[in-house]
Parts: sequence; structure tokens; C-alpha cells
Amino acid sequence: MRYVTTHGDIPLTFNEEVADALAGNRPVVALESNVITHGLRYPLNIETALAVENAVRRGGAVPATIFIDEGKILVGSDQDRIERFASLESVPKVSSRDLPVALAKGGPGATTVASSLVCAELAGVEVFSSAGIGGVHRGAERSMDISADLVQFTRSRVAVVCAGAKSILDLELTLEFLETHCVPLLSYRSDDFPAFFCDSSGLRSPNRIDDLPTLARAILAHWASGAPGGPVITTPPRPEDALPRAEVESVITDALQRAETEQISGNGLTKFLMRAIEQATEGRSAQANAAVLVSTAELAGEVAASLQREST
Ligand code: PSU
Ligand code: MN
Repeated sequence: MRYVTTHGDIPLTFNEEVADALAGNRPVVALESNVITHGLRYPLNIETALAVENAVRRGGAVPATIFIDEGKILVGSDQDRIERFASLESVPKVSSRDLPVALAKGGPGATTVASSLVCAELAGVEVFSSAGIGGVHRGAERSMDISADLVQFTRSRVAVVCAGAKSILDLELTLEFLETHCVPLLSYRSDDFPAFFCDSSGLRSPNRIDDLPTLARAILAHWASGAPGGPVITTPPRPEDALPRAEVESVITDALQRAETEQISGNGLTKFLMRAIEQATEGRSAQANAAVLVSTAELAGEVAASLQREST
């Protein structure tokens, strides 16, 4: 694979496929790398990262997985890079606040939803996909633990396609935060605000949209209005991939208890809780996580293609 580096204030390195697609004004979907290095275990992480890229292609767009290395933002990947990051021990989790330091120090870094949005906008990519976004943590009224993902939605002009927020979070407060911060929430073909790999959140989404052209026009209208940031588009997990909420809920309660006992907080909390759930479900949550990443990525490809059609 050939790589093309452009030097603005921050060097961006594109793989050939992404560089060509952007030059030709063809649809591109950005993807995070933190899910490869921290979200899933080796070797499920490699298999999933490649399946997610193929799902974006099936949807009609070019995948651009984002990594940080050697002081550059790498936009678009190849199998070697995915395998290298997936097997590296302890690549730092890079969220928005960490991005300048990771770039200055030059080491490898894995981008969260938040920092991937910063990179996507710099690269000129308008659509991003992941499975479960970060949100307002349970007990946030004491800890003030609110993911930077939510704040970044108000800053980066990128549309985010996801299966809602991680079920470990307080989903009701996450919805409130999005409303307060004027982030449009557009739920594709569902009345539910999805709960990542759980079958339902039991919470209603403020907006249901059943067709792609209307969805694309809503995204374009948000940008045309001069609002900063981008909308969040949700799609529920496929019924065959979802885990029952009641089962996951009791596992989450135990995991939160353990986190408190072990005094886990800060940017390692999400991973700790996800790993505890994986252990308690004997790996079924990781399989569900992988399946939801794939189904979401396919819709993101379709959304990017639809945006392209509606904006020309
Ligand atoms: N751990 C996982 N899966 C993930 C993440 C962490 O098992 O997907 C991620 C995503 O990258 C998301 C980030 O953007 O965690 C949110 O972290 P925090 O809650 O610390 O903002
Ligand atoms: Mn946090």
C-alpha cells in the first residue's frame, strides 16, 4: 500500500485508497483504533477490524481507520498496520485531550471516538462509525465522569453512526446531555435509543427516520444551519447479535461494585467494566461487540454514500 503525507500544521498520512476517494469526492467513513487496541482482545480485534472495514465497503464507502504514530495522524490502514497495533502491548488510549501530547511525543497511539472525530475533520472525512459511544457514567453526579466523546460531538463537523451508548453508562443522563448540548439524535428505523449490544435501552429516541435520503438531508441541514459539531445517528443491534438487557444489567451491577472496591476510575474505567462483563458472559459480550461494530459500519457506509448523493 502506498501512503501519501500532507503537511499542514499537523502531518496527515493517508493510504492510497482514502487519498483517491477524498480527491474524487467519493464517500469515506472514519473508524477508531482504540477498539482494536483496548476494546477487543487479540486475535478477535484483528478479525473484527478487517470485517468492519469490509462492512464499510459493502455499504458503499471507503474505510479510514485512524491511528497515531511517529508524530502523524494516519488515516486509512492496511492489514500489516492493523496486525501491528492489535498485537502491540500497551498502546496509549488517546482521547481528544491526549492528542497533542501523543503527536508531540511521537509514539504510537490509539484513537477513541472523540479524538478520531478531531482527526476525521482534519482529514476532510464527514462520517465516522463505532459501536458504542462513550457517555455519562453512572454516578456522574459525584464523579463528574462524562466521556469526552459527547463534548466532541459539539465540536467536530462529522456525523457519528453508532448503536447508541455503552450499556455500562447512565443512558438516561447521556440522552439529557446530548439534548442540553444541542446534538441532534437521529435513530434509523427504530423508536429506541439503542444500548450498544443489549436488545433495548427502554428509552425512546427523540427522532426516528426511516429512509436514508431524509437522514442525509437532516445531517446536511444541521451543517447548513451553521451549528457546530455533527449529529449522532443510531441503529439498533441486529436481534441475533443482541444480549438480553436484564442479563447484562446484573453483570454491570457486579462490575460497577468491583470497580468501586478496586478503586478504578478515570480513563481506565470503561475498559475495566467492559472486561468484567466479558468475563461474566464468558466472551459473549465481546462477540456481540464485534458483531455490532460490523452492522453499524455497514450502515455508516450507506449514510456516507447517501450524503454524497444528497449533497451533489
Ligand atoms: N473500551 C472498550 N471499548 C471501547 C472503548 C473502551 O472496551 O470501545 C472506548 C471507545 O474508544 C470510546 C472510549 O471512545 O472508550 C470512551 O472512553 P471514556 O469513557 O474514557 O471517554
Ligand atoms: Mn471518563
